Amino acid sequence: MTINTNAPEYVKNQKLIQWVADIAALTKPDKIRWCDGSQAEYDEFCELLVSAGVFKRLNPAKRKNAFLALSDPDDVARVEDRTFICSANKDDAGPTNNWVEPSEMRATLQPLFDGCMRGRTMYVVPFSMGPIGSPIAHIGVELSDSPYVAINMRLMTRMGKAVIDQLGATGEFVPCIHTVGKPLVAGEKDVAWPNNKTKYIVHYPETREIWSFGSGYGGNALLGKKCFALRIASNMGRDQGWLAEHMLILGVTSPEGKKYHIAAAFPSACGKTNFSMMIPPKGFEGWKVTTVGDDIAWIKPRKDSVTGKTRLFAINPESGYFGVAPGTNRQTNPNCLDSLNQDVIFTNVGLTDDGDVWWEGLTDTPPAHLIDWQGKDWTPADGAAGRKAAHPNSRFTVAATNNPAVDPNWDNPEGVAIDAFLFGGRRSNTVPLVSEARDWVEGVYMAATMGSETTAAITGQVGVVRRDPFAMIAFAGYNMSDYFQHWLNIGSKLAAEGAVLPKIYCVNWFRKDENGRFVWPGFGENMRVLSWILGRAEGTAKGKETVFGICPEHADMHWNGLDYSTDKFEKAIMVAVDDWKSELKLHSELFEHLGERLPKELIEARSKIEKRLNA
Ligand code: SAT
Ligand code: MN
Repeated sequence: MTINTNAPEYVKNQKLIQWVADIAALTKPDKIRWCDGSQAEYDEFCELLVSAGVFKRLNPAKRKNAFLALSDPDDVARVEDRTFICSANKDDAGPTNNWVEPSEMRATLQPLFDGCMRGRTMYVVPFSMGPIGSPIAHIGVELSDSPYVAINMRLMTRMGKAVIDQLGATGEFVPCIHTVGKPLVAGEKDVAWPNNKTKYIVHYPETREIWSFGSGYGGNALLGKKCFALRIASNMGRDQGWLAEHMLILGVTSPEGKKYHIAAAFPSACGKTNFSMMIPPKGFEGWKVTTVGDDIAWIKPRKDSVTGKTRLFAINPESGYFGVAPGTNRQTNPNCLDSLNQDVIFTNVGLTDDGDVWWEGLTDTPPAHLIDWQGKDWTPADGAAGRKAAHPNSRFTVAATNNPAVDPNWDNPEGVAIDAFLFGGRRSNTVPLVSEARDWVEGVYMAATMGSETTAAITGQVGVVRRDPFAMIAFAGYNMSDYFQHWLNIGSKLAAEGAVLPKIYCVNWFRKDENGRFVWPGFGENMRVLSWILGRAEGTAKGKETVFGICPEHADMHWNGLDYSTDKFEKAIMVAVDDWKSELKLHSELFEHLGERLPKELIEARSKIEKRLNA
């Protein structure tokens, strides 16, 4: 049977048309809708979602053109245990990924996808990760039966006809297939946000395909984000000599007008969005921080046209923010709050009686009554009893252009040259506020051995320390040891070419004292750490050698505007020998877990730390 895909006449790519026909033949949707990415289309889908009961339009006097979606209560976060890297060889997925042999996985998925879109519309969503036509960007096409996915993709990526035009007749794209996994049977009532007990988030790295079944949630369903931009792209980067990283990118401009760019990796829900939109504190008058990206960086080496030296240039492959709502407020992230006044999709936050949204931490005093994220009545008494108004992983989706602090180069196809890499976890002890790697290999060691206490962004237990190398434990789409090797190779290759490589830092905003209180104020005050790092780049800031890199002393930091004693600073910066002896055992456990392919440079780096500890 030949399927009429209804492709508009501007679609010239026969491979794309054929693939859409093939997937339609398998999934059997009622209709096929090619998304052009226009505002009219966005508005139409929002109305559709309102009439289906998935969306509630917020009070336009409070937030213009903004909507609230409440998901199925069991479909609220990434499902790492249902996420698979199906490489031909098990060892290429490595011990940190779930693996199933590709033909076996295809045989499992075939009957699930057969007819899965019956009664629904299949949306064809062409998207560019990165500015359209950028030498760092790549194109994907997502086929999804969820209009919620289509409009989120319009905010999160460059989506629509312009991408089809860029693709032309022969362009390459990463095929992404998504279904909520519940066909709509005639006569049966549609479920607003169907949640399927059966979930599969599947990647075939060799053929660069993504197949996602049974979840409507962000990271499981917006396939441009973690699935393409990290898991598939990390494979592309390894093969092609570039980096796909779980990093925010920010610009920081000094009062003299000198501009630097920082790329920083933190696990999900550890404040990447806050850091990327930071407002410098009192004492930093004239400094400016601007956002290039808040979650993902694609980084390629290229000769700087000014200096002639090779540098690492980064783009944000996304065009919007899918950020965590709880904890966002006027103090923690004013730029973010100002981004959320209009054209926003909120998912799983509370709905106030006057048609606005609320989440834990938005205001000190909660509203007297609201409808919680599960659609139930909620009062502050419920809050006191531990029932949350907003799910801890509730989210907002908003275009980057809404951000008052968006960097003037955020959409520049050339990218921005990175001056420093930061790696940070959520650690209540052991890891100092900031520490500079003595060289590239030590930096890779710091990033590879990063640990973090788990957050609500993934299903499972919250608050236990797990190793999260490069904040990529859930996102490296191939063997983690090979991924470390790729970082080491990039460093040695570029150094041999005389490239200017960024310095590497380990940071930790989350250390606590003996009473369980945070010792570092965080948020805007993190500017003080940035300022030390920039001072190091300029050769003006001093530091002291420790067993774990070079750390500032109290006198090396800029304290104008903050009363922060040497005692307090000592608690934030301390590298204690006993703590580090225990920590190193955990590094060894990780290395054992990672197995044979672990680069020997990292084992040598550990031996050096051990020697210093025993000296
Ligand atoms: O769940 S998402 O991947 O969309 C966001 C995150 O976990 O960082
Ligand atoms: Mn993330």
